[in-house]
Amino acid sequence: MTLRVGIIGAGPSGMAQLRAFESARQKGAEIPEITCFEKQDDWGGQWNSSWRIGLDAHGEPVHTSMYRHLWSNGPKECLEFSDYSFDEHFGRAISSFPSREVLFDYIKGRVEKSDVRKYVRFNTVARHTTYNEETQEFTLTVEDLKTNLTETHVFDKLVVSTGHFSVPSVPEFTGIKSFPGEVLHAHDFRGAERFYGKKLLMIGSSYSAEDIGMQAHKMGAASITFSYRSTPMGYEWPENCVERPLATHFDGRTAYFSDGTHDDFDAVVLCTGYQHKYPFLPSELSLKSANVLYPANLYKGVVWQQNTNLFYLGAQDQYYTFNMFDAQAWYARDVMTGVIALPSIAEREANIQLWIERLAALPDHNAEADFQTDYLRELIAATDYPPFDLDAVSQLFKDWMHHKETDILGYRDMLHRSVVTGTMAVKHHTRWLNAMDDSMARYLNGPSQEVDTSTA
Ligand code: FAD
Ligand code: NA7
Repeated sequence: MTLRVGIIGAGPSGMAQLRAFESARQKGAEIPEITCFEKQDDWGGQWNSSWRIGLDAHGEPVHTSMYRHLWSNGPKECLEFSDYSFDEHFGRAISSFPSREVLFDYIKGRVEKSDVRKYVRFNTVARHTTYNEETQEFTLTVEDLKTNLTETHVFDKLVVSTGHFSVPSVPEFTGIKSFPGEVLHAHDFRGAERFYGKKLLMIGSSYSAEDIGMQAHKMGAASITFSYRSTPMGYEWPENCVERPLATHFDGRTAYFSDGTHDDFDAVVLCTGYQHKYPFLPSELSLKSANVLYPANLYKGVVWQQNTNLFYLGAQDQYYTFNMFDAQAWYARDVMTGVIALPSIAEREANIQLWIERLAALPDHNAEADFQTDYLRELIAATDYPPFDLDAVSQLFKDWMHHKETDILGYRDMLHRSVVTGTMAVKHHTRWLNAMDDSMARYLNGPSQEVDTSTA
């Protein structure tokens, strides 16, 4: 009987899994029967942005955490697919830090060229999973959100690619419920325009705090205070920004910090990260992890230890993104189809522990980039995913981090070279700080398109 593969989620990871099978099919392999379930009406995951917050039109939690004016926060050269370059997609060189819509177009471009959309059931949410040890089959219950009808599907292999930056972690702070201004989590942030002239408090010291803070600066916030739990970000911030240790409590619109200082604020943005949440899985199959570079219990970061018919893609914290999801999807594909034989559970556990020990000893962000590079190296070596110069990408990450240290408002104006095509990025027509239109049309065609010639 043909192998039956279920994929939950058609974001970049799920799309990578579809592409991995398609690539094998194009090379003459027989591929399994594939069904992918996606609760939204389009693929792209986080990149398929929405103005909505809270619940979507079907009453499901809104998935995306992305927002207006979101520009790539790392060089596009670090995430480029090695089998589908930016040059191939856009037909010319572009800048290193495109806006969301541009990257969304790029990831769609690759799968649209192959006939894989037919595998995806859109507007269909995974609700419940059981696994039968005897038959070694998963029974997945899904709901068609348009008809509200539930159905069950039986699979031999199940791929979980639902992402882990969608369900917010929201800590409690004494007095915050009486804060008279706006309090929101980064997941519900959709644009910083309304923070013009406001005093903002950002809690958290990672990507979301940094980017939403700089968005607010760009849109004219009066001041931005970053409150960190462990370590300050330490960038050379614009003059209206300051870092404080953790907020201890609130009294009215005043926030008090653990260094004894306090200040008044108009709005609070909780940039306190996200939870791994898989409500459609029983607890014994559900990954429990913080946002780390090597979650426990996944061999090669992909294969569930106690049930090797279950796969997770994109479950780790991410330096690499699209190309890492590819490397994982190619690996998962080859395990599913028996091209790769897995070692014993004890050997797998020993391998996982090696990575986790190495992770615990990493001294800095540069070492983290090398760590994830080595992880990709191992995965790519195991499959026919087109190899690329991983050391060069690791260096790109280091250059990028250095640029951020020297110019947090200007790093997106820097140029990097593709390791896939050798193409050097071109300078964008507008500096990031001045770019107030993030549409793909403006990105590709430049400010000259704005000129109204109708009266000329
Ligand atoms: P997701 O993109 O989260 O996709 C998961 C998919 O699963 C979604 O389509 C969702 O609808 C679907 N799904 C979820 N639950 C169910 C269910 N029960 N049933 C059916 N379908 C379901 N990466 C970069 O490379 N560059 C960036 O600049 C960048 N910026 C980011 C900014 C923000 C604010 C966030 C949150 C992330 C950012 N990322 C960035 C990382 C981003 O998460 C990855 O690029 C990528 O989207 C992860 O892909 P994924 O497929 O693993 O998960
Ligand atoms: P991250 O990278 O997981 O960071 C979460 C941040 O939130 C981090 O600084 C945490 O501090 C902080 N945090 C978590 N819990 C608390 C509490 N209780 N109090 C104070 N601070 C807390 O999430 P991001 O949203 O920044 O980034 C996720 C993705 O979105 C990423 O891929 C980006 O590309 C966009 P810690 O350092 O752990 O002390």
